[in-house]
Amino acid sequence: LRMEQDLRDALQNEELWTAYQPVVDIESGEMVAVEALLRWKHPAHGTISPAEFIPLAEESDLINLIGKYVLRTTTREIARRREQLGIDLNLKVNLSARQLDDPQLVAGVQDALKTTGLPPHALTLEVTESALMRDQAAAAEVLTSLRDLGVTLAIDDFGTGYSSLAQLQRLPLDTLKIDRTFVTGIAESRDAAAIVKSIIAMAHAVDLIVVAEGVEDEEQLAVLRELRCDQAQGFHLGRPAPPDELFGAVE
Ligand code: G
Ligand code: G
Ligand code: MN
Ligand code: NA
Repeated sequence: LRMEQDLRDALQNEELWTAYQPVVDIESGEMVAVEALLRWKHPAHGTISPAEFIPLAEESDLINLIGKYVLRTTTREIARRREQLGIDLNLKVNLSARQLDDPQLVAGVQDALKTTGLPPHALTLEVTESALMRDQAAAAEVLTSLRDLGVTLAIDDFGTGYSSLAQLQRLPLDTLKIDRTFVTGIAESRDAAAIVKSIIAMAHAVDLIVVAEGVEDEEQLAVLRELRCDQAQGFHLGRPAPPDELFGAVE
């Protein structure tokens, strides 16, 4: 409970900040998107990973406050960077399962876009496979409302859940992100590469853009290129970093 109160205070005290990790087009090598990854700089405990505090926030309504804060601040940052750099950079923001149940989610997204001037097509919302499979009818409805705003939708951590192609096809998704556990072995193991190959083929068959996560070396990237994967993300291509480090300082 102490940590929950600390987290509520952190929102007020601006202890939360966002790192951005590049997403690269495999063919051109260009950075086409960034994923926003939240960080907590705790005054006493140092940097705390979202893997620790997001699950805690998800136990209560706090996740909706944090989610709203992330949407508001990252759309502002990336709208500004798009102007600074003059490129059509896409912003990827993670949504928790619980945010899909928030009746104010769609209005919150719409408001962030309107306030910051970020074009809707420049925002992708990432939802995990498991979040989508909890209540498929409800998920389909909220995703459709989000899609109607003009934003794009990604299924995150794909392969860790148990969704079928038939279930995915009923959802208005644009992008599929292959979980990094599947990418790890692709340069050494033919079986691992075969699994990734089949995920890519399946996703392309239903017109999804495919992003491989957790790319840690050039050999993995070469395999993904051969398998016609569209985009890649991982420590080999860039670690999550503060915006000034990634984009340069804004004058
Ligand atoms: O960046 P890192 O590996 O520490 O992130 C750990 C987990 O936290 C990942 O699963 C990531 O999706 C999640 N995460 C990071 N930022 C956010 C956020 O703003 N909202 C939500 N819901 N999850 C996030
Ligand atoms: O669950 P999600 O895919 O949103 O989480 C992204 C998480 O993966 C972040 O915590 C980020 O720090 C982490 N990550 C990004 N690239 C790599 C990588 O190449 N290797 C590993 N091990 N983790 C990564
Ligand atoms: Mn993600
Ligand atoms: Na993921």
